[in-house]
Amino acid sequence: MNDGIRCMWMRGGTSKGGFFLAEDLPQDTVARDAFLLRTMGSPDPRQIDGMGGADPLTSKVAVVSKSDRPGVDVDYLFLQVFVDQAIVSDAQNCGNMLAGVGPFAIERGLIAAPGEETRVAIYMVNTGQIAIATCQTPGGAPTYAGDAAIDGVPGTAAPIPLEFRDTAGSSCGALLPTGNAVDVIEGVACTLIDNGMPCVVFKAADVGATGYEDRDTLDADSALKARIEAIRLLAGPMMNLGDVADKSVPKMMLVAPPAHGGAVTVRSFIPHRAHATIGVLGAVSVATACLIPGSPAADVADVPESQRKLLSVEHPTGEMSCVLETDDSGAVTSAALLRTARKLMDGMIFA
Ligand code: NQM
Repeated sequence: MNDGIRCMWMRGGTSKGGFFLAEDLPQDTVARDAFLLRTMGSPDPRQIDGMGGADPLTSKVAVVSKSDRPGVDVDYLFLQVFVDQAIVSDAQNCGNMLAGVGPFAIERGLIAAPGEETRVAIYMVNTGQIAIATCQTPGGAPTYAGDAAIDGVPGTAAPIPLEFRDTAGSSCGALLPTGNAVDVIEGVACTLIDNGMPCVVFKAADVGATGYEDRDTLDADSALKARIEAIRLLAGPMMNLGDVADKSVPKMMLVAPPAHGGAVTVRSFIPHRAHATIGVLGAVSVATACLIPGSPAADVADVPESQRKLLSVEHPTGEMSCVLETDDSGAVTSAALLRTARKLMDGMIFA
């Protein structure tokens, strides 16, 4: 790859990574993954020989192409490049990197942006579902400047509302892949749930945590991490995910009562490092768990009565507001969240 490959580096939500046109990458998956490992500098805990930020949240890739699906503008494949293992995984989606997909597609000319705002329909290849991103495009080009603030990112930027429909069972085949609101694993009551992201949701108190720890405290607690990993390895096959030893799903969600007037407090492991905030689809899945009667999340959560529910999910550095629409049976039919994105660099990657 001495000639380099065209790439835009972007922050999407509280994540950061490389955005590529599918046509620019090697078409052979083995060659593509080798290139992406070299791009990030993996495997190496410091990723010193690459662009990765030595953190799963900054070692991410979006592969984008024009879609030929009816009513869809672009296809988005998310790839997680592991930091300290030579693994590139498509086993999960990423709702944070998703925030950069609309602006990137417009920048690369995949879609036109004739109005002040451009609605981009994005097919999420990892899970076979569609998200709608609304991008600010004054004068026909994306703008990244604006007044929207999201916790975990300093300053403000242009708002990019994201809307998800039909995310239930995205990777596990059903919202509750075991059919149960509660499964007891290693003595801990868990909800195994997938509303866009496979998650295991349990009370922080049941694994000896409070749920209010900061990221560094959680990351330093190797006994807690070993206990959580033991639960995860058993939960994976129960969620139709097979052996998850080398996969970044399911995510592990420790819940506790809200501390700042929100709906619920969450500390998440993704799956081996604690998250600095919370994943987008991870938050949607936890918020959905809060609505399931008898679940550990429902037990600690404070949920509004209305059919359209605003749930503020508290995380280590603030909160993420999820708007859930429910039907008459109380089932979640759509979820919406606010994200922002920023173009950081456009150029060639040599790997
Ligand atoms: O859940 C991290 C992130 C994510 C994923 C992770 C995400 C989502 O915060 O949709 O955004 O859970 O690995 O970028």
